[in-house]
Amino acid sequence: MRSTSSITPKTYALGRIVIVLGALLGLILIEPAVGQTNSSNPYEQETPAQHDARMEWFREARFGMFIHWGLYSQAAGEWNGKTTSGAGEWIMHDKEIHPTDYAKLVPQFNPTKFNARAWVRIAKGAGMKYICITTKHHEGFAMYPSALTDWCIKSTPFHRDPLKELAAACKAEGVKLCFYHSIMDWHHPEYAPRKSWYDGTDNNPDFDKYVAFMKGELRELLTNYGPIGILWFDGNWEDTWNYDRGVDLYNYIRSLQPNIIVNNRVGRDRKGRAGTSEGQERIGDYGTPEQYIPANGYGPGVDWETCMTMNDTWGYKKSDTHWKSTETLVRNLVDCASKGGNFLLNVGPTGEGLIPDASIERLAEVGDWMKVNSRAIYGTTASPFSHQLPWGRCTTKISGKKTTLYLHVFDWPTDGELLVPGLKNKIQSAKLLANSKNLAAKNGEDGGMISLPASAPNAISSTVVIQFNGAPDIAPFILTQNKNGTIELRGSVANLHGATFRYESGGPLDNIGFWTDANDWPDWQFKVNQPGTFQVTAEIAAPASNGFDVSLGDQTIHCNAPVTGSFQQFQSVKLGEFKIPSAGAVTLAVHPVKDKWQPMNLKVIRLTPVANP
Ligand code: FHN
Repeated sequence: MRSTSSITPKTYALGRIVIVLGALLGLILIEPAVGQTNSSNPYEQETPAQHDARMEWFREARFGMFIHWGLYSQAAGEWNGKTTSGAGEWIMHDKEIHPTDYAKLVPQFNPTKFNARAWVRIAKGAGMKYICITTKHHEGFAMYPSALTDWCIKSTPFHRDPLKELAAACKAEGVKLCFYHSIMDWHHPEYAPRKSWYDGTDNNPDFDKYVAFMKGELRELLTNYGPIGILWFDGNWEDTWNYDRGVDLYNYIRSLQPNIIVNNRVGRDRKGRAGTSEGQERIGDYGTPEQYIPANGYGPGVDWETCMTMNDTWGYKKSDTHWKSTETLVRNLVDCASKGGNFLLNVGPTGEGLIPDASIERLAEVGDWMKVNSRAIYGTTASPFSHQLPWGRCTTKISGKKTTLYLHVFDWPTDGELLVPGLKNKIQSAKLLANSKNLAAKNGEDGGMISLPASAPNAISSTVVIQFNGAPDIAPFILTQNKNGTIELRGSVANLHGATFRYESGGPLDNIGFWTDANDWPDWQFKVNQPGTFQVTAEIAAPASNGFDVSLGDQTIHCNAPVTGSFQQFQSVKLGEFKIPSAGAVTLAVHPVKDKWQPMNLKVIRLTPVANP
C-alpha cells in the first residue's frame, strides 16, 4: 500500500482540534434546535394506522441491498501486507491502527469507477426495492462532503458526492434510498469510550458534544439528499449509549423526515444477533437479526429484517471468497418472507467503486428467479402454518375473502403429490406460477393434495399458487410417517421445552442449537400408520462428547454424541432401535444426561423401518 500521507501526530492533533471547533461552529450555525427534541416516547405520537401507512413500502418491498463502502474498502482487508482476521470494515479496530496511520487511506481513496446508476440497476435487477448505504461506519469517515468535518470524502481525491449520485440514480430507477449511520465512532475526539489502542488528543471526551456532532451530520444527510426510506443505525452497544438517548435520536430523526423508518438499533436494546427488542426499552420501528433468520419470525405485527453478507465480510476484503450460493440466497429470501420479514443482502464495493463480480453474478441469478416469482415475495405476509413445511416454505396474500398461498417448493416430490399438511380450506384453484399451468388439487384427511408435473420449473425453488375462500383454516400440526415408512423428526418441527436452546435457520443452519442448558429438551409427536421396528439415527454436530437419552414410550436408548469437531460439522450416528407395535400417535423425546451434558447441535432424528426385526 503506497503511503503518501504527510499527517504527523502534531498536525493530527491540530487537525482534530479543527474538527471539533468546526463541528461546534457548524452546529451553532446549522443546529439551533439540536437536542431540543421532545424526549417523550415516539410511540405515543403515532396511531396504528399511521404506523402501518409509514411501514407499508417496507412490508411490500421484502428485499433490499445493504452496501458497506468506506475507507476500509481501500484497505481491502489488508494492512502492512497482512490480512485482517475479521471483517473488512473492522480493520482499523482489529489491526489497532492509530487514526494518524489510518488516515493514509484518505489520499488513496479515489473510486473513479464508481457508477451510481450501475449499482442501483444491479440492485433493481436482483429484485431489490431499496438500497441502504453506509454514510459513516465505525471508522467515523463520512462518505459525503460534510460541512462539519474534514474526516470525510471531500478530503480525498474523489471530489464528488456519491450519496448525491445514488439519490439521483435511485429516483430515476424507482428504488428507495436508505442510510446506515454508526453511532459508534472510532475517530471523533469526543466519542467515548475511547479505544485503548490509541490515545487521542483529549482523554476526557465529552459525549454530549459528540452526539451534537452526530446530529449535525444526520441533519445534513436528511436535508440534502431528498426523502430517505430508512435510517439504519448501528454501533449502539457501548455503555455511553442508552434508551433515553435512543428515544431522543429517534424523535430527532422523525422530526427531520416524519415518514422515515428507523431500525431498532437507534436504541440500546437489540438482544445481540437476535436483533429483536422485546423489553420496555424497545425503540425503533423494526428488528434487525443479523447473519441469521429467526426460526419462526416474531409473530404477526412485528416488522423485522435479516441483514446478511454474501460472503463473510460486510466491507470489501479481497481474500474473502467464501460466497454463498445463489440457491442459499434465494431460499434465505423466501425463508424471511415466509416468516413475515425482509432480507437485506450485503455487497461490499471495492476502493475503486466496483461491486465484486461474484456478487454481481449471484444478484443476476437471484433476479432471474425473481422475474418469475417476485409476486410470491413482494407484499406477502407470513406462512399460516405453525410449523415449517417439510418441502419448503409458504407466503400469503389475503385480499377480501380470497386467500392466496404461494407454496415455495424446494424439494420437489418424487411421487408427484404435494401434501399441504393440515389445510382444511377447499382448494378452489392450483397452478404453477412459472407457467400458470393448472394443477389438480383435492382435500384429503391429512390436508390439501396437489398433483405436480414430474419436473420442477426451478431447481432452487418452484412456486405453486393455491387459492381458496376465507381465512386459512389449518388443523393442528401432526407430523406424519412418510409413504416409504421412514419418519423424519427435524429441528424445525420440534417442540422445544426450555428457554435457552433454539432452532437456527438460514443458509446452512437448520438445526437445534445454543443447547447449553441440560434442562432444555425437545420432543416430537407424530402419527404412525405403518408400525414395526425402526433403526434410530441422528445427525449431530458436537465439539465434545456428552450423554443423552432418547425415549419413545417406555423404551429408552442411552446415547453419546460423537466428537465432530464443531457445531456445524454434522455426523449421522446410529443410536439403536425402537419398536412401534401399533398405528397411532407416539412421542419421541431427547433428554440430556445432566452430569454428562455438553452442548451439541441436532439437525434431525430419523426412524427407518428395519427389514427383518
Ligand atoms: O459492527 C457492525 C458490522 O461492521 C456491520 O456493519 C454489521 C451490519 O449489520 N453491524 C455491526 C455488527 O453487528
